[in-house]
Amino acid sequence: MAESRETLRQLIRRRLGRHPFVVVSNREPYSHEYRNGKVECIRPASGVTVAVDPVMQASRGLWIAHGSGSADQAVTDGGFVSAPPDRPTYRLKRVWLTKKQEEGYYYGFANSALWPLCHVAYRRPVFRDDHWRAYRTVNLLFAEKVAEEVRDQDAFLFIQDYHFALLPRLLRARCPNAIIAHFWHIPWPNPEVFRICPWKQEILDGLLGSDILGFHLRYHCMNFMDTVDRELEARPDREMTAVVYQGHTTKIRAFPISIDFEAISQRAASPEIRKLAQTLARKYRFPEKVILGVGADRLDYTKGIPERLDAIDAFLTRHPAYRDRFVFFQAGVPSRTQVEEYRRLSDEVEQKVAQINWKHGNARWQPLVLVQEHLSLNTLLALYRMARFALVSSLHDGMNLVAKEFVASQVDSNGVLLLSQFTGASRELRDALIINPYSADQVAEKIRQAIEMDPIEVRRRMGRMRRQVREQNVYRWAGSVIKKLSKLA
Ligand code: GDG
Repeated sequence: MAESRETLRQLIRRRLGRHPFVVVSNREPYSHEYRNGKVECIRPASGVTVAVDPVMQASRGLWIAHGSGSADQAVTDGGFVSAPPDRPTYRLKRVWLTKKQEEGYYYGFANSALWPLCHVAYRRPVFRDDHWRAYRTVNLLFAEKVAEEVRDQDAFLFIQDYHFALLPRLLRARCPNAIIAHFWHIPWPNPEVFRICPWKQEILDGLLGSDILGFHLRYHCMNFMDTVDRELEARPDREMTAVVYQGHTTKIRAFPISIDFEAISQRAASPEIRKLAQTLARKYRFPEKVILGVGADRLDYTKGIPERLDAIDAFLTRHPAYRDRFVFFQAGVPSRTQVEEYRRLSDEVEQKVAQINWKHGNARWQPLVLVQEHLSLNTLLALYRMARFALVSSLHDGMNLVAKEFVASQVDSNGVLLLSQFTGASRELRDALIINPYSADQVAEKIRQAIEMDPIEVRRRMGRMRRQVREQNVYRWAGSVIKKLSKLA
């Protein structure tokens, strides 16, 4: 039987009992924004919060995150709000950062140094002392905010991602009875890549304050162990996949993350989504009997969006017979727009779309639709349901949840997933058409293959992937982490 929210709830009750369960992340699962003079509650487009929110709903614990929404302070009561807004099951504690802190810690060290350092996407990391200082300050601030809630209780602390590499060590000193897990949602590079970081030892030291350190793939665990071996006076134990450092053992484990398959699948099957699909087809003037491809990502250079557009250009050049019926819809939600690299990407994508539409389009038809805004989950699901294929072309990705969401939305099993070999998801979803995004011509051929694939073969492949994602859902991911944590109690 597949794990569900209910089985996870029971597991948490059995294994963690009444001990507090606290999640820490940079991004909050729900943010409040002023829009047209009103306060709206938004679910940010972030793989981390999308995955952890259902787990939190099952655990009924406390989530501590940066309060980044423009109306967050206005709706917060003593620093806390209940979440989710429509069916509250847990508490969210918001931590306020100054603009300067956010600039140095989030846009600076986290996203201009660690993000490019950990993704092999050929972008040079930017290392600046002031960014590093802000990163340390904010990690320290979060440590204090967590400690205020936990003190010396027997709590389980579950820290998320590369924004908080220093937090495990800081919390070990402040919450002596807590068991600490840290999950690194992005790849861990090999030691050759990591060694250029000026604060590599501090980062490793911080992470090794955890009892458990999780990655999506065993490959990332091995890279981490090799890095420790190279950089610290520590003892990596490859058989046990653990590191002994300053007398403390950190277990290094792979926990491939996933999605709430049933929730997405059920929502995608609803009549509301079918109706919305018709509305969208009219709104975006899709041709009759459209052959629709979809891409949905944060606008991030690791997602390979310009590469994807080049492949579509190559496809239309090689296969002009598909003109007039083929449309590719790219949803690109703006992300990290304070970082110059991201602004450049947004311009590049816009220009490429205009060029390709000019080159191949005509008065009645344009092959590309680009929407650079945050779309509702329903809109994404309606597009997925209409799509003949989804194109996930990351140059490097921890897991990539969009690929799994597309699979969950294929309730009639009639779509094809094209998936980059450089995503964690490609290790699991072997029935996808695996692509190398660095070769536009190869991807163009895979697009043709996807469109021309025999419908029986399409159903067979998608059916297998659906069974797989249903089984390996986010509750199983959280369950494996919690089982490991509770063994240490
Ligand atoms: C990091 C790692 C790892 C996207 N656009 C919209 C929207 N989204 C949602 C998607 C999906 C999520 O955002 C993106 O998740 P990914 O996993 O694809 O990517 P990252 O945000 O880079 O996540 C990644 C993940 O953490 C989890 O560990 O897999 O490797 O980089 O859920 O659907 N959602 C809405 N509107 C949009 O326009 N509502």
